[in-house]
Amino acid sequence: MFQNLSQRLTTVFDKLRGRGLLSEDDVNSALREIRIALLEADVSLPVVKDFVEQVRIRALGQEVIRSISPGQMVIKIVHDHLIDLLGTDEVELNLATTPPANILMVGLQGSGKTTTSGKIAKHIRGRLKKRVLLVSLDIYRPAAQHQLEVLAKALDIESLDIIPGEKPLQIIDRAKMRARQGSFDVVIYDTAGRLHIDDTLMDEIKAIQAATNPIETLLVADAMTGQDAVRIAEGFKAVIALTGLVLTRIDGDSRGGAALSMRAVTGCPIKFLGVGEKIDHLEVFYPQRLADRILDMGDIVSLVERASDIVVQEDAEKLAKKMQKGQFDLDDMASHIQQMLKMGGLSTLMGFLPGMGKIKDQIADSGIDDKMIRRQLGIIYSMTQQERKNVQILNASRRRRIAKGSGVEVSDVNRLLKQHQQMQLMMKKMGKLEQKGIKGMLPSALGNLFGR
Ligand SMILES: Nc1nc2c(ncn2[C@@H]2O[C@H](COP(=O)(O)OP(=O)(O)O)[C@@H](O)[C@H]2O)c(=O)[nH]1
Ligand SMILES: [Mg+2]
Repeated sequence: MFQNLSQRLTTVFDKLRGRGLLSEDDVNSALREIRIALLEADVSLPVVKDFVEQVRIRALGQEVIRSISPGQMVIKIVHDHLIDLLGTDEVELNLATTPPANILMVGLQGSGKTTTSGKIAKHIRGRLKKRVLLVSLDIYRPAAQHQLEVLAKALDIESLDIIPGEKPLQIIDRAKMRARQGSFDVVIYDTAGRLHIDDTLMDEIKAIQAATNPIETLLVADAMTGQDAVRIAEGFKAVIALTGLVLTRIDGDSRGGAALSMRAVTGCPIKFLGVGEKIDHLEVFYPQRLADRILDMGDIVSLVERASDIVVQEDAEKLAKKMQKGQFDLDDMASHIQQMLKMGGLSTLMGFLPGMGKIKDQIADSGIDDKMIRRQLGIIYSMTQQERKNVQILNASRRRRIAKGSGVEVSDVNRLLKQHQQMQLMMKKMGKLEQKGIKGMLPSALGNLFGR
């Protein structure tokens, strides 16, 4: 479904790929093409505008990493923003409540509610190992309740008996009783299709939501309807609380705009994708995977990630130099600690200091671990900017406040300050000695710094 968009973007990026330096014009013309590609994919205009602007800001403000080309950097930025747009983390179905967890399916007629109810029931039973009861509240189309019953039978999942003439609220009462008796973990309520502008039916769904008190209210929307799907989601959201979205017919030849705009416009996470008519055609929504599918640039993305790691290393080297000059405050100490954590801990940083290699083992033996280092970071972050720049002002009451703020004892704060002081002193001394050509003191001295 994202083929066209994918192709368009690939073409834009192919032009950037091999290039050396990129001018602002290069970036702008690439962004113009990305904009057109997104609009042609039927992504909503405000979303496109915002997307392009964000990428522009980052692309132009980006420090270019030596080992990669600016073009590659832009590709990585677009990829990252695509994930942002789709939602940065996958949002699992929430079933964390006293059983039964009720799931309410809402949406337009024909959007795929009944089919998706069956698919989700199967997903919950298979993957999450829970017992599911299927209930149809669609009393308006004669065949609707039977459609769900047939589906349930085929899946060997229980559905609530059909009693002709019952109203939704009566059915709900019965469903609750059955769920209790049968100790069901999850009840999925399928509902009749409705338009968000149909007041009578929207009042009904409000009453249904109140009566079922669902932990998940999922709007099922047809991705093929493009921007209409997004407008419908907004319309529903204005009337009832939605917890998530299911986009169906992702397998169709729509242009993908709905999938791309949905999250940004509604603020609601996409939880599942319907990718076909068969009962197994349901995918848990992973933003990263979809971004990868759209932007088939995995090689570049990982290349840039590796190169960024190298930058982290270069920063660490700079910091090590600063340390040797003895000119570093608590902010420097904090970024120093962060660098270490980013790079895989204390021992990696030691590797950048001359002669440090030897005492790596000593450090490992002394029981200094990254957890302890993180605690030190916590202490520093509980200080004000002023305090970090100027440790002298840290009197007893300030130290108490900082200890409280970072959940440690005052003695821990004192120890950190002492370490910092020692570090500063020793660094200064070491710098001088190194200038005179005396080496080898720094490592052994540093070894004690993070000690308890
Ligand atoms: N291709 C495709 N068809 C789907 C998908 N989900 C549902 N359908 C089909 O859409 C039609 C309407 O689905 P249904 O569940 O009855 O919609 P409801 O009116 O919202 O309950 C059926 O023919 C389904 O097989 C999907 O993800 N892909
Ligand atoms: Mg239905």
